[in-house]
Amino acid sequence: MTRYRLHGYFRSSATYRVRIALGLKGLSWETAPVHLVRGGGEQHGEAYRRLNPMREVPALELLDADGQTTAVLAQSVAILEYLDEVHPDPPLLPATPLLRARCRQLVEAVNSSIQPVQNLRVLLHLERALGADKAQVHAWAAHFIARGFEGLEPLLAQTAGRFAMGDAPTLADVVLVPQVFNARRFSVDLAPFPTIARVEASASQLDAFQAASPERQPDAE
Ligand SMILES: N[C@@H](CCC(=O)N[C@@H](CS)C(=O)NCC(=O)O)C(=O)O
Repeated sequence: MTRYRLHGYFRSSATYRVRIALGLKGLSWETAPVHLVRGGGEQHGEAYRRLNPMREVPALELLDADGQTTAVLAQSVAILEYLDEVHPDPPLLPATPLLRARCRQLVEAVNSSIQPVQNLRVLLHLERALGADKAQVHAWAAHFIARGFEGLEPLLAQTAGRFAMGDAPTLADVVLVPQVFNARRFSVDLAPFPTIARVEASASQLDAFQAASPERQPDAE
């Protein structure tokens, strides 16, 4: 049986996604904290760069029964899809090609269009290289999250039931809930996005989502 060691940071939304999926699959894992801020960021250290040369979390280490590393995976969506293939019960993608494509469309709206422009290194670059102050950096992140949610809201309204894709949780919920966490961090008003807020509220009632929340992690500050 493969064991999992998740290298991540409590507040990282990409790490949060993987914690939710592991929980939905009923899997246990070991946490290996990577502090993204302390000492300039442990993601830049040599040891972590050997795991993920992209210098970002999460990285999921696969270990055999003797504790030997058999593989290291990065990119949270690749990790989510891997977990869904290896542990198919419960499935986190819908049953038909069209619905799976719609689900991945929602996932990529967050993963490719919204999250990257409010990532830590982008915000630090605005501050350090371009001279933005903290309020301007905060406003930048809030602007791009709200801009993304304006598109996500009508897309989600087409597919949502209790969850993002009907009445069972999928990868779309796994990715949406951490992005809403980020929206709150950057003071985005959720009132114009009632479907996003409703889906987030129902997913957040599930144990796997609650257990994965940043404040419940061993490295939470
Ligand atoms: N596309 C990547 C994004 C990973 C990512 O952006 N991680 C952030 C935390 S959520 C990070 O490690 N940032 C470190 C930095 O910007 O220096 C994934 O889904 O895994």
